[in-house]
Formats: sequence, structure tokens, C-alpha cells
Amino acid sequence: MDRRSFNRRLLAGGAVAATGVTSLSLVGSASSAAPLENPPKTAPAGGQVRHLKMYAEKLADGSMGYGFEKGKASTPGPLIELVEGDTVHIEFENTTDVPVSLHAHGVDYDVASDGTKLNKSHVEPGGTRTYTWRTHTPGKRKDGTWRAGSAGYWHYHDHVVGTDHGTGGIRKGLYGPVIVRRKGDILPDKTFAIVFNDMTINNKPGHQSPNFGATVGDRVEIVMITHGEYYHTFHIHGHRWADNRTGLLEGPDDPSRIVDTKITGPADSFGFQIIAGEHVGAGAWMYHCHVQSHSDMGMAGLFLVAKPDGTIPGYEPHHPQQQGAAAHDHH
Ligand SMILES: [Cu+2]
Repeated sequence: MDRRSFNRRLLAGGAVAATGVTSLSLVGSASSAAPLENPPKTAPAGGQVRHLKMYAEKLADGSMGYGFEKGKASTPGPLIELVEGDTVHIEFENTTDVPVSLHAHGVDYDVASDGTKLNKSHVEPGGTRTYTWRTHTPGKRKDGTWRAGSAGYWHYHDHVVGTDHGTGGIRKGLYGPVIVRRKGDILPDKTFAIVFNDMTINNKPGHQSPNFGATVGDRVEIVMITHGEYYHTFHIHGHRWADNRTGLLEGPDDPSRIVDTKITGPADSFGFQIIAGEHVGAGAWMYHCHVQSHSDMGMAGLFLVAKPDGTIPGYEPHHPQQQGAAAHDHH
């Protein structure tokens, strides 16, 4: 994999639904002793040095967002995807009229890339700053104990708008997903970011939650992030996952608990992969917060799983404008 194809994929994962993207990127060789009919693609070894350009912008409705291109900011911001061992230099430009920053969870950085006012690593209006994030593989320390690798479902957010904790920036939509993969991790066909932020989903108010689309058999990855003031229970209908790092089982005896709900609180993040419609077929499958008053207030959307011919049995779109929420497409 070359850096260019990876960056194209990063760019493709931005605000606009990435239809027609031809970049394959992150595609490694699927190693397997037994021949499989459709071996999933896997993450290559890390160790690349990547370069990204990122913007903080104010959107027309008064909200704020991050984007890889000027004028293309979104909430959530674009997916930043790395492999353990990678370093990424993010040239960050603040196009807004207030100080903004970029603060990451899960990756390694010097204090100069912390993204807080405390150490002056934020960006004044009109300014630019390069944030550098590093990642590492698991390893044994000299004392014989193990240190974790960086792999995981993480996120980034502003840490200065409104308060020194970025409370105003997060509320306005300055957040986005980070995935650090381990060499050999199975790659999905598409990735969706679902963020419970206060009582919104992806900053869409109640009863206007985004819908996500896939075709039966697609390997769909969900990055679930929580922000704001409340605790929630994420739930998706018809599909289950393993409550571990990847959401996937390593084998039939893997002791990971299988779940279809997960309690999540502010700044928490997790992710998993599911095969769309596996054992259950096409349909409009709900996903929602399972705190009853929260779902009643509209923290609920649809995972629209289509048949190969594109139809979704029993589904009549009441809000067609909600369809086609941005996917980070991996085709
Ligand atoms: Cu909730």
C-alpha cells in the first residue's frame, strides 16, 4: 500500500457520501492456509508516515465541524484511520473566528500536540498548527510486563471552544472518529460513525436521527462515540457483536461476551463489525439509545439493509432527506 492511496481513502471518508470511490487503500494480502471463497481484506503492517490537511469551520446553521477540505466540514468530522506503527502529521487550519484545537484519544503525542490552552497547543482564528500523532504495536517491557498497542476505536475533538474543556466545541459538533488497526485486522466494506452527543445523534435533533445504508452481506463497521452530559445505552436491532477490541470473535471458543447493547458515557468510544442482515435478512433495522425516555425523545435511527436489487422490504421512507448519511466507504 502506498501513502497516496491511503490518503485518498482518508479524503474519501469525508463529509460527502463517498460514492464511486475507487481507492482500495489499507488493502493487504489476506493470508490464509485454507482457501476461502471470499477472504476478507486485512490491514497491512504499519510504520507509514502520513500527512493530512484538516480544517475547523463554522457551518451555515451556526454549528461547527472538522473537514479534510475547505468548505467540506461535517459533524462528525472525517474518519482518521491508521495502523499501529503509523505516524500522522495533521496540518490543522482554523478558519473560524474563535480559538479551536484538535485533541485526540488513544494515540501518542507530545504535549505540543495536546490541543489544550493549558499548554498553548490550540490554534487562534486564522492560524495553522501541525498536530503529530504516533501509534505503536504491543510489546514486552524490559521488566517482562506487556504494554498495550494503540489499536482501538478512538476519537478526536476540540478542547478550547466555549470552555477550557471544549464543552462549547463538542456541543457545536467539533468531534470525529479515529480507528487504529492492528496488522491483520479484518477491513470492513464501509464504516459509519454514530455519536450520541447530549440528546442528539450526530448533532441531529430528536426524531431526525441519521439513517445508514448497506446491502445484505456487506461487512459494516460502526464506530460509536458518546459526548455531552448523559449516559446512554447503544442498541442495534437484528445484529450482535463481541464486546472486545474489534467486535469480532477470534474463534468458536473466544470467551468474549456477545452483546447487542452497550452502556456508554461521555468521551467513551467503541466499535465493531457486523455482516448486514446476517441470519435476519434485508429490512429497516432500528438502532437507538435504549434509555426509554431517550428513545421516546427521538434518539433512534435506521440501519437500512437492502436486498442486492436495492429494495428494502417493508420500508417506506417518511423522511427521504435523511437517507444517505455520510459513509466512510472502503470500496
Ligand atoms: Cu440515551
